Amino acid sequence: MKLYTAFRSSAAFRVRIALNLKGLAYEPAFVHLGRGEHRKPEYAAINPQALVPTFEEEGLRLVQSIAIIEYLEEMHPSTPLLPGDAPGRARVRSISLLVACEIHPLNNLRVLQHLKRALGQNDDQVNGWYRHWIADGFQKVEAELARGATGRFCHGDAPTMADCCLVPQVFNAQRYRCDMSPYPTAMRVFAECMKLDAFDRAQPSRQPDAE
Ligand SMILES: N[C@@H](CCC(=O)N[C@@H](CS)C(=O)NCC(=O)O)C(=O)O
Repeated sequence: MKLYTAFRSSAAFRVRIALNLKGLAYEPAFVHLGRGEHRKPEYAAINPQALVPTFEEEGLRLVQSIAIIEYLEEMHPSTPLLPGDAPGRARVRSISLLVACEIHPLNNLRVLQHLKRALGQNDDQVNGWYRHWIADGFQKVEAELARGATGRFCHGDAPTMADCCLVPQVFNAQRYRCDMSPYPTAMRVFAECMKLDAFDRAQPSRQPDAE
């Protein structure tokens, strides 16, 4: 298994956590987002979406972190990342997509670069944008976690795909010094996750390409 990854990529971070939780070894291939390597023709040939991560296994190539995690779940069902019941699976997918579709895209590298380069926003304005959408998104995450089957983790007492999505988004928010105090349930779950080696080993500062 090979994972095209970047230490700060939260989408790649989701997949790194899932691989670690499932005990699957992988070979990392580093893509430098800051230098725009993901937009170079060599990488476009691998992932025409010009996004990290890309997953490879025996001639198969997959993009989009949620699809990759779902694939890993189907191929390696031991240490499940989705619950055994359909309503539970729907809840875990819903929390995962809340992070992956509602929060993350608004604060992605190309969006922030567009705000700066094309729309002429300064650092304070870009940081304000970032924090606005983190606050908007995490209010929703907190409301979801404050009801339903939240346990030690986002859903029950074992980590799921929802935790794989939540933790990297908290790292991003902390990097931009967002106030996370209004989200006590999310931060309690985050702290629980970070006690686990699978999450700790996947974090940006522990990656070989960390700067
Ligand atoms: N929805 C995609 C998002 C992938 C994505 O946006 N990756 C970021 C890094 S976290 C990236 O490659 N950004 C490059 C850019 O915005 O130009 C997924 O879940 O895999």
